[in-house]
Amino acid sequence: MKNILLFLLPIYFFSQNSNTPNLCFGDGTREYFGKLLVNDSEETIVSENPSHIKFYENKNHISYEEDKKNRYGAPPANEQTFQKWHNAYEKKYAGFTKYFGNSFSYIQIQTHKKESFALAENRFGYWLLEIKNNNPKAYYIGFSKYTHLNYHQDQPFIKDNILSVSGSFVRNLQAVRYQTIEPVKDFLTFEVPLDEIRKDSDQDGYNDFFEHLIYLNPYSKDSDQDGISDFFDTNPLYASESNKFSNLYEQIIDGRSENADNPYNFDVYRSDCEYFQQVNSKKNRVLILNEKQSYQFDEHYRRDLYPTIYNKIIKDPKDNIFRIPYHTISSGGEIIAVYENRQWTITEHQTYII
Ligand SMILES: [Ca+2]
Ligand SMILES: [Ca+2]
Ligand SMILES: [Ca+2]
Repeated sequence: MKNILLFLLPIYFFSQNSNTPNLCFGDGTREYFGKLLVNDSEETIVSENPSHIKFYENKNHISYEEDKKNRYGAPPANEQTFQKWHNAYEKKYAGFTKYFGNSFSYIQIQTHKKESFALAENRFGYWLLEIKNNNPKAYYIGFSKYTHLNYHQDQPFIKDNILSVSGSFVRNLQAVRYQTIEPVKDFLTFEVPLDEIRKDSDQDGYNDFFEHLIYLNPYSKDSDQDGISDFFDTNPLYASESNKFSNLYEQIIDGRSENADNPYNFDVYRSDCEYFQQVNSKKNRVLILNEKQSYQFDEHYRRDLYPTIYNKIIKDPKDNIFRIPYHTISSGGEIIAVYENRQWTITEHQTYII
């Protein structure tokens, strides 16, 4: 049985009017719904483990709580010990940051003669990084959102072409802002064959597990058929078009972050509006999920992927003024967009902070 724990985040959205197929404009009718965060049972959590990942118990590992305590060096944690830990961390992973910049935070490293591996994570989850003959590769491993890998790995994590890591199954009791994680099953070894992790069927630079995660086509180098390969496409799910409203959205989202050069990080948005989906993002990598995909993300992936939502555009009685309510993981408000002389002028009014 699932117990309903709390309301995750109140979200305003506009009611769908079935007579109007256009998914970009609304009349401003507001509806209110709370999203439920459920307290998943151990059984559910264990069954969510993907089939390519084996796990078994090993009491030699440390527990989730023990691992958490030691994350930033041995206690007591203070500024001095943290600085020491940080300096050692930077030195240890310099060979990886040289190639990957700040795309990842690192968990552990293993070096052979001409090959180095690192276990790393970013907002999408856990990755295996590999540098061989100065050629860097990053592979998404595809753990469930209930998996925590220990920062303290007691064994070499690559052995006989198998990734073998220690960790726990955990559940997240609170999702937004302040995460409260509790262990559900400790002392686990997880094993994944390297061949499966490395599999990049279309050879576009993203492994199959990552393409599945972000709704790209693992069998096509160019999922949206716009001539730009997935790995280099700043909006890989949709071909871009330039028109009045796609230009508006471009102006709204461009510059929110500058991650166009980072193929492993995306700003995630939820929108069914085709003008939004057509944006040609210049400064950011964007992943625009439709509503269905976005809910799947919520269900199956990590909570901090909560997308930024721009609601339907409200036309003001004045012809050239448009309003767009928005909601991010931490705040919300309204964009006021004025169209004059073929130019958009945008002002953002933040009305709440979570
Ligand atoms: Ca690929
Ligand atoms: Ca692809
Ligand atoms: Ca493309």
